[in-house]
This record gives sequence, structure tokens and C-alpha cells, in this order.
Amino acid sequence: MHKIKLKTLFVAVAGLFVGLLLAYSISSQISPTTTGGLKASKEGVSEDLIDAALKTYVPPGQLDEYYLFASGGHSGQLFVYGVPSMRRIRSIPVFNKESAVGYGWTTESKEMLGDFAWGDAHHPALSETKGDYDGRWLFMNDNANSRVARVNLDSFTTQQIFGPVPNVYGPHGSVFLTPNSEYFMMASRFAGPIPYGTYSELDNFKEDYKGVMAAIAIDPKDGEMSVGWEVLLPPWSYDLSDAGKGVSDGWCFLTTYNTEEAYHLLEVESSQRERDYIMAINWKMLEQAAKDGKVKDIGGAKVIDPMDVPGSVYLVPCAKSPHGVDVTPDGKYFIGNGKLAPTVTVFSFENFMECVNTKDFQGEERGFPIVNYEKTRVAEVEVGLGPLHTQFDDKGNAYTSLFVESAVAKWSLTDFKVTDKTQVHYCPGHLASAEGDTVNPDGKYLVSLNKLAKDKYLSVGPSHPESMQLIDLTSSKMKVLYDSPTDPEPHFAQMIKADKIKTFEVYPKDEAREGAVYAKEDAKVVRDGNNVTVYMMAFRSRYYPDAVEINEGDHVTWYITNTDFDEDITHGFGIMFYDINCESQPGQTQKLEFVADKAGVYPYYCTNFCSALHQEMQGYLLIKPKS
Ligand code: RUQ
Ligand code: CUA
Repeated sequence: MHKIKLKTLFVAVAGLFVGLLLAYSISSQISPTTTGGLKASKEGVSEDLIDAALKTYVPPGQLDEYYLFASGGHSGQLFVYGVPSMRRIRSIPVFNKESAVGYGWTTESKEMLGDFAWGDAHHPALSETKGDYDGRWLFMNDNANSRVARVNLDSFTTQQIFGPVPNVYGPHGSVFLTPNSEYFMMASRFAGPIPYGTYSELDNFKEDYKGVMAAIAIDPKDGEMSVGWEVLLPPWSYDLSDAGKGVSDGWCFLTTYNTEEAYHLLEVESSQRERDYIMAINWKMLEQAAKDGKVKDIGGAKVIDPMDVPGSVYLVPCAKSPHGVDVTPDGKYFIGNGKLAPTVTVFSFENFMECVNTKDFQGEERGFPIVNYEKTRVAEVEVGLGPLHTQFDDKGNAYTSLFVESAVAKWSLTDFKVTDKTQVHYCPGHLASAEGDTVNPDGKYLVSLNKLAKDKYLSVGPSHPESMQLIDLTSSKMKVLYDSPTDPEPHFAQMIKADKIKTFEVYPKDEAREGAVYAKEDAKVVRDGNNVTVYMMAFRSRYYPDAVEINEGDHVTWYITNTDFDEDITHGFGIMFYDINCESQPGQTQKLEFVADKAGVYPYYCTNFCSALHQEMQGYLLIKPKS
């Protein structure tokens, strides 16, 4: 066994080497090339290149070590990649319609999507137990419509879309979970009059427009989300958030911009100040206040006025419009990423608490104490231009993305010195390191989520794909290993050890499931007035029934149960000219509803290749005209 593996490896390495040599000799005849910063030398292929190829090559029959879940920005979806191969394994529809699986067509998914056919998915968050990923769920926000979704990781399907959450205009800075997935915080990017639908002129911005943070509670049994409580905040823009952990558990941190309260967000008005704030919120205190009934109902949510709960909110000055705020794995520091300043600012939670306890304040704004900056800040690290986000490894290092500089800076959490820097292509936003925002980061890999690809891939016209780059963290110098194109927008990602996720293979047989049929004798068409219900069974490779006759104007409910209890044997179901398609996975029952408003003959067929007789899997829907 061992021998075979070694031999296979040797053949693979040798093959790869020859391939690379060949590729190099061809490309060097055309022009000298640079690949992702790795240069092929005249003598042959550089060791770096071979090393990178070996580190990312996952041979047939072997599996990746990590899952990477990347949000799809304004495409609304969630991408699943394998690391280190960076192969895309699946796209999961979340806030978008997806015909391949019928998401947005089946009754259940249509209800989840509600009034919106798109969403702006920013931050995926894996559920945590004791600060570590537990592999149960993934939550992801929709910036555009104040919603949040839950993807169950046993089936990789969206199971809940919650919202619009009352009073929170544009919850950009979510989802960042508390260590036991009790809550995540959704704070408003846009100040606005509340509840939704309230009208007020921009001239009344400072009085009528509110910032709001909602604490979304998660049911520990099934991951169902609900609004725990909300808290009123000044009309500033809240950008990102993170939850405390370890020593700082019970607190959460928000970055702010436009503390000038300018409603025309032009640079000149809203970025005048040298410093904005990181807002520190004691969520356990507010949770207690909500339990004690210190709330009023606004838009259906329990809203707390923080002035009624003194000591629950503090302001920490931070250099100009900080973007990300990141809590270190031990919870001892929170880090503000300067965006418009070439530094990240490291704050000590212990010092912060000392300021709080000794009332060491340097003033107040909108009734909130401003803690002593000099005392709370322990370091300003000169990382480079345009720092946006920071992630961590297992050796006490931090990694900060530099948007303007197109680079990643590595720096030490011990002496706060920059120890390495690597170019990435181009303009990184977030970074994701392996389990990098848990209490136990793995190190090993870092993915840079780059906003621009420019010349990195074959051209596809004026607009190029976005780009993710895999970076090796196993030595003191970071090394870019691989470029992987992705669709808009690789926003944030989470990387989890693959063996933490347990999927199931087939949907279990359940006679009580609405509309399910498991024997062809039970397949039938039932009429009740104008309502027709089709109970269909799909089994390699036929539909039962394979002809359905109804009348024009009928309201049709159509159940399809796939009775192939066999891993990966999925049947599709498309009806011609009725704009209907879905799939039914092994054992799954799907439900579709439509009005038969066009008379005629409409073939239906299996749209998902399932067997040698897949092409024969078809039937007819006959719709008798009214007259
Ligand atoms: S934010 S690119 Cu939408 Cu995550 Cu910093
Ligand atoms: Cu069933 Cu193709």
C-alpha cells in the first residue's frame, strides 16, 4: 500500500516535472514569462515553481484537505472550493435563483426568496462551539435587503432566509458569530428613519436618522434565526464587526465611519476627522436589559435605548475610517484596519477594561464615553497602504490585506513588527486563513480574495473574473502558490478542515413527508375543483405518471419524489414553455406550483443526466383548452 503510494507519487512528480519543463520551453520561445511572481529560470524550472505545483496538486482519487466557502457578493450565491487545489466544487444558490437545482422555482425556495431575486452576500460565517468551527451551519448576510441566510452543511443547501430584519438599513458588518453561536450582530451601514417606510428629509439627518444594531439569536438545536433585541445607535455608518472571545467574550466591536454625520458622503464632508471610532458594546449587558424589559417596540423588534443601560457602549478612537476590526484568537487584542491610514492599530482589551473601570475617559460623544486612546492602544503597526482586514495563524502572526499596495503584510502579535510582505494580484479585500477567525487557527494556508484580476487569466473582454490566490504559510516567508479565478465578488471566505463536515448521502424515506410517493402504484393525479395535485415518482429512468391531463386554468401542485436511494443519482424535471425546472436529489421530494394558463401539449423531461436511458425519461403534460 505504502509502496504503491510512493510509486504513484514519484510518477506524478516526474510527470509534472516533464510537463512543467515542456510548458516552460514552449513559453520561453514566445516570450520570457512570469507566473504569479514565480519566475522560470533559463536553466530550467525553478524549485519554487515545482514546490508550488506539488503543494497544490491533488491527484485523482485524493481529496482536498479544507473546504473554502466564499461569498458571491452581488451574485447572491456561495462558492465552495477545495484547498489546496482551489478547484471549485459547488455553487450554492442562496439569495439568487438557480435553475439547475430549481432554487427559486420550487415552492419552498420561492417562499424563502420572498420579494427579492437577488442579494448582496458579503460575509459567510461558520457556526462555532467554544470558539471553534463545529461544521453544522454557515450563515451569510444580504447587504442589500437586510437579510441573512443559513446553509445547512449536512446537505449544502439553504434552509432559512431571515429578514428583512427590522430597522437595520444595510447590515454590511455581519455575519460574525459569538463563540458559541449565541448571536451575531447586524449593524446598519446606512443611517435611516425607522421603522422602514418612514419618511424624513435629509435635512433632519442628525435627528431622525438612526443607526441600529440587531442581535440575531440562533437556536442551538436547529440554527433557526430570530431577532433577539436591537440597540439604537448614532446616525453613523457601521462598517464591520467582530465578537470578543476568551477574555473579551461578552463584548462585540464595530468600526464606524462618517462620525461627522454628513449625509452627502463625499470625502470632504465625511472623512474630515483624523479619527473615527471603534465602538465596543457589552452585548451580555444589553441581553440582560432586554430580558428586564428595558425595550420599546419599533417595527416589531425589541429596541433598547443605550442611554437606559449606562456602561453598555464605549467609543475607542481609531485612525481615519477604519474598515475591518478583528479580534485575536486569544481575545486579548482587537485590531482596527486603517483603510485611509497606512497602519493597523492594536488595542488591548485589558487596557480598555481598565479605562472603563477607572473611568479613564477623554470625553464623550452622543452620550457615549470615549476611552483614553493612548492607554488602550498598544501598537500602531506600519503595515503599508490601504489595510482592510486581518487574519491569524497558529504561531502568533497576523496577516493584513493591503488594498492600495496589492500586498499582504505578515506581522507578529508579540512585538508588533512586520516580518514579511508578498505581492498579490490585485487589490485584496479580505483574507481567509485556515480556521483563521477561531480560537485555534491552523496556519498552513491563506487565501487572498482579490478584487481585480486584470492580466492574470485568458481575457474574456473588458471585464475580467475576480481572483483568489492561495498562499503558503508553512515557512517564514509567505509564498503565493496558485491563482484561482472566481465570479463576482469573492468577498469573504471561511476555511474549515474537511473532516469537520459530515454530509448525508440520500434523503431518508419518510412516508409522512408532504407529497412523497415511494411506489409507482401510489403515483397519481388528484383533482379537487380547479386544483390539481400530481404525485409523481422519478426512478431510473421513468416518470410515474408519464402523462398528465389537466384543464386550462387549473392551479397545479406537482410533487416529484426521487426514489433512487443511491448517492448522486439526481433527476431533473423541466416542463417546456412553462419556465419550470428543478431537480430532485436521491430520496428528495420537491414541490412546484403553477397555473396552467396556456392550453396545448407540453413535453416534460429529465434535465439531469441520470442513466443510459436518461434521454428516454420524459412525459407529456396535456392542457385541454377551456372552450
Ligand atoms: S467588507 S473588502 Cu464588505 Cu467585507 Cu472589506
Ligand atoms: Cu432522470 Cu435524467
